[in-house]
Amino acid sequence: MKIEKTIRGSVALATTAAWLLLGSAQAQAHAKLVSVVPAADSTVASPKLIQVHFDEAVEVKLSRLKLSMSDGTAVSIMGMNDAKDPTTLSIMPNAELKPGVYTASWSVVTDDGHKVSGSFKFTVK
Ligand SMILES: [Cu+2]
Repeated sequence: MKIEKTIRGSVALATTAAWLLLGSAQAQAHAKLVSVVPAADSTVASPKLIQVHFDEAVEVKLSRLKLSMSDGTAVSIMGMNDAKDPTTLSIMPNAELKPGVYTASWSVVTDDGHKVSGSFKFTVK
């Protein structure tokens, strides 16, 4: 009996914790960056695809992902967004990237209408 009570108590506690987590997630509901390709600060061969993945859908049409060289020059790219996957922005450089440091900058409008932006660097060997 005592054990059963303890288990019930833990379940109730876990449920409360889940609600609290859910509540705080909803309070700051906009999409967060999950991962990028190529990995931030990595050294890679000229990448075919550059991507940013979010934990939830973003407004793809209002969002941007661009690429620039270390001197700030924009790299010519093609948007490759997959309409079926609104959690990911993808671009493809129009030509092979020369060795150097590149910055990928993203700016997204999340589903709740907020703007979130950031950038990451990678090196092409
Ligand atoms: Cu938000």
